[in-house]
Amino acid sequence: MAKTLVIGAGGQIGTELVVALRNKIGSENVIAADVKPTPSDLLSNGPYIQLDVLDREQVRQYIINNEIKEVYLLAALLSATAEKNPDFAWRLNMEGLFTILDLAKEGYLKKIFWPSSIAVFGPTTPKDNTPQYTVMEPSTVYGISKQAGERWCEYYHNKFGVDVRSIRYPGLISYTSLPGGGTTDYAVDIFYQAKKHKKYECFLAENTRLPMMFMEDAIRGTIELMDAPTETLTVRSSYNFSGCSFTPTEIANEIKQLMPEFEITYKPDFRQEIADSWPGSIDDTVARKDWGWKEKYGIKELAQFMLANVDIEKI
Ligand code: AKB
Repeated sequence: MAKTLVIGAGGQIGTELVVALRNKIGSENVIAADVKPTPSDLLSNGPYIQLDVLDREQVRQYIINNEIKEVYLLAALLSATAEKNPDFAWRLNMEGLFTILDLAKEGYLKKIFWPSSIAVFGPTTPKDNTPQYTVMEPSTVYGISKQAGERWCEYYHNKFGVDVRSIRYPGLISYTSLPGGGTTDYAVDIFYQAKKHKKYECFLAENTRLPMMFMEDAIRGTIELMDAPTETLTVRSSYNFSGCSFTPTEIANEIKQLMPEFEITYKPDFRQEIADSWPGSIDDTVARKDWGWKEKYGIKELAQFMLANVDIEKI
């Protein structure tokens, strides 16, 4: 069995992806890698390596010496954190990608997954049902890095035949591991605060509509894209990918149905401007047609699962 490496395995997507991949192809075949020295409990049932994605030689030697054939490159700085540290965000989000794309170009890797985001869109993009192909003028450091990354992925595929696959993730909602540094993080935080304090002060305004998705859907979609036959894939930049779409008020109303005493207040901060530059909903017709994508969770199911499962000891 060819070995798979997940870089950035300690993050919100990485943790659940490693668990799902290990269930699918065996724990010993999925190596979790992160810059942290030791794995979280959830990752401790299989191989783990401390790896700095910015150390090109370390990453190259590990992949070549261990005959890794598939890489999921998840290490990145998200939108809100990236605005505070633009130079580092650009380096982190781009340099690791080139290291991995080059290894695939040289024939060491057979397949790569690299995550993009709805942040590739900007204030001039049509906001509702944003199409796969449209105006893209991202106004955040994170969005610029993701758009540049998409261009490079497509370039390496067209010029060198690199089998790179990508998804434009919306805000991801999960209870297993916490998100860090994103603009959509409120939609996770709200459940912890609801359970702990029965109230939440939201850093986005009440009617800010953003595309969102329950993590189980996101992980399933990612694995389905990676399993899809090459010839069915028509997009080598990154696929639009939609779950559901809601505003802070709408998710608060779902929580209130389950917890009538819950109260939400609004105090928008610098993240409001980022959110205002992003689409409210996404048209993912191409993903549905090319690899059969279909979400399972809507806002109601997502709210029920989150409230039932968030563990307030984690915050
Ligand atoms: C963020 O908010 O930065 C991320 C994203 C939408 O890519 N969750």
